Amino acid sequence: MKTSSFAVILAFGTIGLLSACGGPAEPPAAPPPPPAATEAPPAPPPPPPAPAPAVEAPKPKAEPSPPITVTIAGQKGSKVKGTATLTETDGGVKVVLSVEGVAPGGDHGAHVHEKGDCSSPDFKSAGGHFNPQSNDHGLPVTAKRHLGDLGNLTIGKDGKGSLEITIPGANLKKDDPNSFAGKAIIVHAKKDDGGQPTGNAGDRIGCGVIGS
Ligand SMILES: [Cu+2]
Repeated sequence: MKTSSFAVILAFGTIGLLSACGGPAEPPAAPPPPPAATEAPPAPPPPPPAPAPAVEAPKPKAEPSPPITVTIAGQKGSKVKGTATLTETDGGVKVVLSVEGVAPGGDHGAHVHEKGDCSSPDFKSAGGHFNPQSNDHGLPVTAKRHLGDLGNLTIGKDGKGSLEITIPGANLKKDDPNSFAGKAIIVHAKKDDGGQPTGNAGDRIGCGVIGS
């Protein structure tokens, strides 16, 4: 009897314990059903091959402005006349100036002046030297000078002379601050000695508008 009593006590004790704990734990939830077998979507196409490293395309070079031919005329009653051809180059504007009908011998200053106006009898209507950088006047041996400083023409015994010079920094573009287009070429009565402010070159014996 002793053993049976112990079993009864044990049984009741277990029941009491289970009641106190709220009953046995719920069984774990069933695992979710496996997804329905569906056909796998087609693999995306492989990405295109990476482009080759970009090679910088050379910048298209601005088209040079067309050359300008200038007719130089002398003052009323003078035999002075001439031609200038201005060409835009990589190094600036190349000016080829030829005159004739000038008193034989001697040098004559030539400049680009700031106004394309040869209408006054003394050509003063062409204004002063074209000098957009506000430099001092100078001969071509001086790099820093008026942009319009072309140097001197030497006139031969036949009354003809010419000069050829390329002016760095100048161009023939429309409305550019360093453009010779719309200005004037002046040939002077005397040599440009490089003195200030404009070379002491005297009267204006020839004038031509650049670009008209
Ligand atoms: Cu001048």
